[in-house]
Amino acid sequence: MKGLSIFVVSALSAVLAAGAAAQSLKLNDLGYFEARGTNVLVYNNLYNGAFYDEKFAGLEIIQRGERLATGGGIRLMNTPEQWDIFGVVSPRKIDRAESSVEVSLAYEDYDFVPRLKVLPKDKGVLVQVWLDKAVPSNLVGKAGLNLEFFPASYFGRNYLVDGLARILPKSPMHDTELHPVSEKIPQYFGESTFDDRGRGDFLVPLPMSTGHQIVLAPEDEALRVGVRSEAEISIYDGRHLAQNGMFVLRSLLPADKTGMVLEWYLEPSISKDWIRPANIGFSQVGYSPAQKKVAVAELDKNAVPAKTGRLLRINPDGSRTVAKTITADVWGEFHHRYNYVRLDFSDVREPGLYSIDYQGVETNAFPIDVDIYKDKWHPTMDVSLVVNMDHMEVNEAYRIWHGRANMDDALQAPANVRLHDGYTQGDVTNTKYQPLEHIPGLAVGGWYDAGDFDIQANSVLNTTEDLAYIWRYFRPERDQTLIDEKTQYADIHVPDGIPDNVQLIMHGTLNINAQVENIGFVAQVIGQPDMHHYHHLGDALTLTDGLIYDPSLARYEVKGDRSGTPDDRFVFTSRFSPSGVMQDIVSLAAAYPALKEYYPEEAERSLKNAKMLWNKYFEDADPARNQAGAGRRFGGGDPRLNAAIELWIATGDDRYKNFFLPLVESQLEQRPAAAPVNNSGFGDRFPPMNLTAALKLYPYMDKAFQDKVRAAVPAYVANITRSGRDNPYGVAITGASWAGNAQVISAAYNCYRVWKLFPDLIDPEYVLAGLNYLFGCHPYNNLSFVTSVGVNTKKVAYGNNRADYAVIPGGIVPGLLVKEDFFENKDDYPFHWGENECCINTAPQYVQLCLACDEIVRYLNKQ
Ligand SMILES: [Ca+2]
Ligand SMILES: [Ca+2]
Ligand SMILES: [Ca+2]
Repeated sequence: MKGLSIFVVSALSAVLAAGAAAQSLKLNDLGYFEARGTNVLVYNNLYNGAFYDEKFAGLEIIQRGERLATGGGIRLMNTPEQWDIFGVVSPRKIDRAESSVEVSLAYEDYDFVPRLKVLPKDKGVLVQVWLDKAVPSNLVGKAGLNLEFFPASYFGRNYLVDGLARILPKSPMHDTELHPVSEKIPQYFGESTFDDRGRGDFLVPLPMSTGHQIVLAPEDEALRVGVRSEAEISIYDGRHLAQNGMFVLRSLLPADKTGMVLEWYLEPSISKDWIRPANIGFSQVGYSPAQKKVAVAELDKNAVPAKTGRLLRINPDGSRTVAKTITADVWGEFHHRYNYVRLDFSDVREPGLYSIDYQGVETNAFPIDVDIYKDKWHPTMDVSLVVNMDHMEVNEAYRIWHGRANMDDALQAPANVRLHDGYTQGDVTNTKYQPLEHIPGLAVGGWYDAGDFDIQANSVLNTTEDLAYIWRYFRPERDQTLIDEKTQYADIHVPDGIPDNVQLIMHGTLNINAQVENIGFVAQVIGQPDMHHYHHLGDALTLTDGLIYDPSLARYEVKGDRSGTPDDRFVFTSRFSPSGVMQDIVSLAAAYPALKEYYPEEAERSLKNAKMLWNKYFEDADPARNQAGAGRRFGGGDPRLNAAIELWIATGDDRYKNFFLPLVESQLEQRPAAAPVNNSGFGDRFPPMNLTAALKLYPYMDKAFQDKVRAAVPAYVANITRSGRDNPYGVAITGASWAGNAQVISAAYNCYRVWKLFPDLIDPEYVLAGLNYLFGCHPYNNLSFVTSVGVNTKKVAYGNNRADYAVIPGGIVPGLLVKEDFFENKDDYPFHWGENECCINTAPQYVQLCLACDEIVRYLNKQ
């Protein structure tokens, strides 16, 4: 469609009248509306139960391959936030005869069950709201039909409202007003995202514009979406309330009406001949000469795959020479939406600068070079793992990333409170502290796990453990960071004479030891006491006042080092279990050998605490005694096994060996037949425990033991290499609500652990495939999923910088979300945690994998 004639206001009644015009959008087999270049989904995606509105549910529009709109449905506020309530969605009712999709959205607390019905009409769809009972009086003026658009998709574009031109703002710049809190629709669990400083009001954004026809980006065919109605439609900017807010189109439902009470004609832009340009996936860090080099082209289903592509060598004068004509190997369709073609140029080994030319697309240039993996972990070790440190001021050149935060850590969480990140405190505290009593000694070490500013047990324990393994297996002596734990100051790119790897391990043990000594164990989370603090964005230094809470003072009153402002973090302690403590032992004991050379006191302290916990909880952690007690990290078996192994490696004390050896040997003899299937998303992270332990022990044990391990390896290899065969990329692509990059990393690293000991039993390309995928050989786009690593990399992703539309270098995003028939990893909207939140415990795993790949290509290049 060219031009805007369809939107001439005088045609409104004609359009809304029942017409015989051909309908462009067809209801497809997957139950959504489809036309060339455009999809309209109706609750194909549902709200996430754990984190509420993740901007991935309701009526949604995918246009030219990009999801532009989401959240379409009946909502109770102008610009809903993540914790605002939504209706419980009924199963979708698909009427093939009418080509309609219908759901009901139940707000049971309000006895309000509107129905949303969508059916094709002309070049768009009708979106109808049906009511069996009139809108309840307390929802009149609140219940409305909303549709949300991702703001960043529309930066630099305009909109028309009843023909008048307006600019879509890059940042919120319109008006809000305060209403008394008595009018507010309560959020889930009675949360409050707005801190009214005790005034008893809440914030309501006012419309940017109101009319009967609003067209977003009429000037841009790929982005143009129009809505018209006999009812008034307003456009709002949700970013007045929350940085992840959306542009919202909204019409209020009328009072005292039943039947079809509201109708929109929604017209996306369809393109009869649109073909998505090929997405040529390849490694943005390039390739080492001897490794396999296979690019994967993702093609529109309407494209006819070219028979050949070309590898171009780029000369110093900018000219291109054809290095190889590549025969395209058609792989076929994967995941409904696209076709795939593989382009193998493995035999090109000459170092230099290259690009791939296929299907009318020339990729950006990339190197072939022997050293491509050598430095790719530096941003993660030098920057990501440092910027995410808690309790530290972190400087880089002229910039202070953040100040020394949470120095008022922390208060004993009272019984029966819940935290906003899925944690709850039950009715026992398991500590000697009174509710809200300050627990001393905790303002040291640890990392923000990502997105928010809490210290999660799994994050701090696993990060410390994996950092210890990096030192054990690779011993990187790199020193490019000053880390001073006495003054709690870190300076990036400043050497201080001590390997950064060791200093980072110590940053973990300082927090773990502090928790063990002051709480008694590592608490499930040290987190924010309320929603206002939980959704904090900005420098963590400003999250609390740094003064210990004193309930005898008035709110905001300060006396000495105490204040009456209840902003101190809570220590959640009710999920303690003796078997859970075994992971505390693993991390502390694994850290000991790395620390003892540089920080002997911290090393001894770590080992002493590990032994103390072992002696104290050994009996109670016996799974025969405590069935609830599966280890935090492994899916089953005796949770004490790994703790015993680490204690033995640290001390050489036979009593630990005498404990674990029969367990490991008996499991080895069972063979890994019970290996978990790794497309569960956990199978890679949790390989069969017997072999994980056996591989770790292998170098220390006698030949009889080693022979038994060797005999078990082929079955293990068959298991860990079986994922990825269903797709052209050769790695497991998983993750419907949290994308699977962490699993890709651990699967590849497990392959390395086997190759390191048994190079004749596994193809090392399985290891390299993991990083190739991460670095850009993946669906949707070909950006490197490791921020700042590679030629073209993610522009937005977040650790503790969620609202900045930026990155912290060296972070690894979760990656590609896999929905019913599409993939997504938005690079202009950082707030999808399942796509763009860089978790801290992925960082050391990625570093390990880089070091492993560097070792492998050095080996391959010598063959
Ligand atoms: Ca968290
Ligand atoms: Ca250093
Ligand atoms: Ca405080």
